[in-house]
Amino acid sequence: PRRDDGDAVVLERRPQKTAPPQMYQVVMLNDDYTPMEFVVVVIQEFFNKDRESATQIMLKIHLDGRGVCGVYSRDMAATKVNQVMEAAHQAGHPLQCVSEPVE
Ligand code: NFA
Repeated sequence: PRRDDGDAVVLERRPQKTAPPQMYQVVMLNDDYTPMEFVVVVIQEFFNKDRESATQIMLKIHLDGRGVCGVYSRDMAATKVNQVMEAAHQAGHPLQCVSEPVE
């Protein structure tokens, strides 16, 4: 900070040049075998949704073929995908989940 001719404090700043980090959406895909209840529980558990929103997201996936469960940094999105895939595999369900850049 420096003072110019008056008393006002002038705050100088370099031009902003770093864009905000790219965000990634975690998209869950429909299949014919994974039980609806399992999908609802997984969405509640890993995406911190209440039962009502989790149910809405599940139905959207069921009807449209896919649905966004959450939007995260690249690392966190990859972690969510791994958690879902691991839980589905453990339970013997073919549920699939991917992450993709937003926009
Ligand atoms: N389509 C599945 C069924 O009818 C339910 C489902 C919803 C699966 C969302 C995967 C994702 N049992």
